[in-house]
Amino acid sequence: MAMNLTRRNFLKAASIAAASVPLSKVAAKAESGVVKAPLVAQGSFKDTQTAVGGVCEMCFWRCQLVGKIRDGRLIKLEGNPKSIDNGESICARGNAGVKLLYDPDRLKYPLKNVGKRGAPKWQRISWEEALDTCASKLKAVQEKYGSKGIAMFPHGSTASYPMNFFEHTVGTPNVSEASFFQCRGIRDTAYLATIGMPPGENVDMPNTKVMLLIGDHFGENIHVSHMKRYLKGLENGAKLIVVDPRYSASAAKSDIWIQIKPGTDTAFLLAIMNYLIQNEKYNADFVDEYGEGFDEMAEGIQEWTLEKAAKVCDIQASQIKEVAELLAANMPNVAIHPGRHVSWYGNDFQRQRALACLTGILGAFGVKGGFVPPKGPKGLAKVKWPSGDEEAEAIHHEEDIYPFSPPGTPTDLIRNAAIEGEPYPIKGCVVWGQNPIQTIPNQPMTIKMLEQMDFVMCVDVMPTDITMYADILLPDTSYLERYDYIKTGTQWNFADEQQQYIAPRMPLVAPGFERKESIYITNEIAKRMGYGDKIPVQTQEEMINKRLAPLNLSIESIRAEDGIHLQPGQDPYGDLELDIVFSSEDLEDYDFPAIPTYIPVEEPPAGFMRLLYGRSPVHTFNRTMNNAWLLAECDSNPVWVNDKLAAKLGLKEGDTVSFVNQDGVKSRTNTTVKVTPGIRQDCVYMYHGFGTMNKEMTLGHDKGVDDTSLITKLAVDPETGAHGMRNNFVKLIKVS
Ligand SMILES: Nc1nc2c(c(=O)[nH]1)N[C@H]1C(S)=C(S)[C@@H](COP(=O)(O)OP(=O)(O)OC[C@H]3O[C@@H](n4cnc5c(=O)[nH]c(N)nc54)[C@H](O)[C@@H]3O)O[C@H]1N2
Ligand SMILES: Nc1nc2c(c(=O)[nH]1)N[C@H]1C(S)=C(S)[C@@H](COP(=O)(O)OP(=O)(O)OC[C@H]3O[C@@H](n4cnc5c(=O)[nH]c(N)nc54)[C@H](O)[C@@H]3O)O[C@H]1N2
Ligand code: SF4
Ligand SMILES: [Mo]
Repeated sequence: MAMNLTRRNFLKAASIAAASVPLSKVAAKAESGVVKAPLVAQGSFKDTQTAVGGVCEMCFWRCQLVGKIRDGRLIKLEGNPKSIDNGESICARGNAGVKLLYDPDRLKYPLKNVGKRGAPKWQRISWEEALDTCASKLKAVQEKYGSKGIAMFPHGSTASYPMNFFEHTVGTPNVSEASFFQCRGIRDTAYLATIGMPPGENVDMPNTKVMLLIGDHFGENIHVSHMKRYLKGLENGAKLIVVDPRYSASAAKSDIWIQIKPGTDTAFLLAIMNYLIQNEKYNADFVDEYGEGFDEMAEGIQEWTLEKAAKVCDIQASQIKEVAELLAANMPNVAIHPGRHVSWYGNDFQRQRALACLTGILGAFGVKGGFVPPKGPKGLAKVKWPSGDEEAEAIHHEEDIYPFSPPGTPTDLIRNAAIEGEPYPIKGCVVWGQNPIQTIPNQPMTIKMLEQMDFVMCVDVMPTDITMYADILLPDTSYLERYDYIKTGTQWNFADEQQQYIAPRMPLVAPGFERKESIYITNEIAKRMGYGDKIPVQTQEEMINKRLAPLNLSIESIRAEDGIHLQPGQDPYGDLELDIVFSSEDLEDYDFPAIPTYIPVEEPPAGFMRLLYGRSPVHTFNRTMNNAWLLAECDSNPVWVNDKLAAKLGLKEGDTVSFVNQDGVKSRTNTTVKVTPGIRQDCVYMYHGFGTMNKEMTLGHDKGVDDTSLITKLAVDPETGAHGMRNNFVKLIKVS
């Protein structure tokens, strides 16, 4: 069915799609026929017990865990052998969760800042005082400025309950999730506008013949079951095409590596599509049946000859042809990966549309090896905060901009409003599991925003950059100490005999010190703000049991199943009902290009290189920056510099450098140089998430360079309001 993209419908669809678990009113009955793998009852140590039901959150993939417990202490984490997702595998970060749990620098008690924001002096206070202060300060902001005077920056599973409270019951639209506006929001909305659903990472890599990765750097970006799918595909002989200006871990495994000029991928994709169409090497039957506006697109992209794109992308025309031919020869069993972190250049909605359209002309939807949405368990109940009295439009909707935005408000609009007081003041700030200082581009503006607030509260597990700006800092339980999220999904390998799983997170150990779970914290603040009668649940356990009830499941029943409930699944292939909107009237109505369109990005000024960044395989941004085991693996983020460029700049491998960007902003710390032919001369590259400025992170403090500090310029995506961060340019300054 076609999606009617009026703004309200779009938002509705977007927020439904944004929920991370499939929700349906139809309760799928838990059936017998469940496969039950026996758990390893004992570890190799005497007196070691195995606790089941762990769900990792060292990153947001949420692998299923068991914990080895001795004398009440967690000594080791392993993949839950019953898992049909990650299985017994976990990554380095997953393993190192033990060191987060017992990190001596972790937040232990509620703290009050008796110093300054940014230069805090902490005083330990009681929960009573902390909660009273948070509630009275937020209430005061609400009374003076209205609910929209409160902004919230959430991320992670403990943030969803308070986010729902602030958005829905308190009624502020000023909520900004990093995972949308700085990460994957554009992907989800571009696919929603093209195929009516967000794509997840749902390509059938194990069974594909060709994988096309645009910038995805698997092996550095690590999500265990996703990696398993990717590696299985390679093992099964799939051809790998990697498009990346850098010789990434994926490029190193590729059959074809396209060392593209940064920011030009859409031109590359348009030329592939044009070539396939001109040479009648596309899936015409599929396009006829499911396509909308194909002829308009075909006509509109005719200018994109191989030669023209080759020039724009600074690659060989023959390479584009080779890629197009390989895709055509193997269609429809090709995996065009939708990517994940896609907020790059402010022209990203167009690139994501092009990826969806390319998948369409190859007929690669719902088929083996193509784009295959998993059919996960349905029927979990929703538990939500009820609506409050206030309901304000988000700033961008009032101003009629960014009609294709993901749910929430673009961060820069919240920040600008707070700083300017226009269209209205924003004076209360709740940060819950996000580190806006390192996550959102333009730190000086973020700091300005924080400084003008009447009140800032943070709920975190560690002292990080953002917690330095809190007035009240509250210690959350870690993912190893709490019930919360229900992870659901299907077998990792898209096997014919599909199964589904339901794995609620259960604590592996009891919470230490005075750490409290987010439902307690939220409810206590809610009561004190006068919303006591609206509280939907009292504890995380109650929440999970309520959600599981329609399926006749409970925490106890699933614990008895070794922490994971399995049930028969559905054939993943076929019966995919979608229309592929090649040319979109809805987009045209808003004066955006109806067909995927290449929009050039700013070139580096003379003497500057474009700053690119990505993932360290053993860190998750700043959130692992104080982890002793992970720092032992990697404690800095050397900057990749092309070998010829290095020679011109007089730089050698291992030299120490600092940075200055196009706006004259200097890096606070230094890093070393990695000289390599594996990166273009017009850009440099480093891992994101290093160089934290909080000295309370006694191990991670000042290790490496904070890439975000150099990202002062935003390239805002006009359709979605998301932040492109790769339009910043640096010079290297040799220190030694
Ligand atoms: N320059 C630059 N910016 C980026 C990116 C980039 O590559 N480069 N990547 C973007 C992407 S893809 C993403 S997803 C975002 C991620 O952005 P964030 O979500 O802000 O990233 P983290 O560094 O993980 O910060 C999360 C915060 O949550 C805290 N935390 C960890 N566990 C818990 C918990 O159990 N409870 C609570 N309350 N807090 C917890 C951590 O200590 C940390 O302070 O950043 C985006 N921003
Ligand atoms: N180990 C580990 N794994 C993680 C995370 C983590 O922190 N640590 N974070 C998780 C999260 S939240 C996310 S969103 C994902 C992000 O992982 P991905 O979605 O794979 O992230 P990208 O930003 O696409 O990847 C960065 C790559 O893009 C390349 N690149 C830069 N500019 C361009 C360009 O113009 N064109 C092309 N084609 N390539 C370009 C860079 O050289 C680099 O190799 O990773 C997830 N996995
Ligand atoms: S990929 Fe690694 S860090 Fe992420 S959830 Fe899985 S084990 Fe944890
Ligand atoms: Mo992300």
